[in-house]
Amino acid sequence: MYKKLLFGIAILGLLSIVLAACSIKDSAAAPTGPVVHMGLANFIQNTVTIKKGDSLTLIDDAASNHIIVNGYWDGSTQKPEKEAGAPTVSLNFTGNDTHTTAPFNTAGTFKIYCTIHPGMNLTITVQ
Ligand SMILES: [Cu+2]
Repeated sequence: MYKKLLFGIAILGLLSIVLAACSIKDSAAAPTGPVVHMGLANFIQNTVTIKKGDSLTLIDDAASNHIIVNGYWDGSTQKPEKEAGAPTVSLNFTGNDTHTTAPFNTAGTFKIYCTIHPGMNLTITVQ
């Protein structure tokens, strides 16, 4: 009788530990703000609209390096530049990883690009 009760309590304890571990993992894996994915040599979308105060999470879905900074590609020429009100973006991806920018606190249009892959531009509209 007591053995059955103890066994039941032990199972309940184990279950709650497993469930707690799962919920912690889920909350860490899912960014709450806007997200843009990256492939081998491109942003999956060229533009994204976010709200003032949002940070932008970039997810590298490929086994590919990306170095993402302020500015843009003009043809095959890099144009590093930071618009007034833009946060400094300098993110190093080594493949299948995720990084988040500082918040965009000013409304406007901002550009970031990858220094490795010509034409890999992303325009961020903050409203
Ligand atoms: Cu890249």
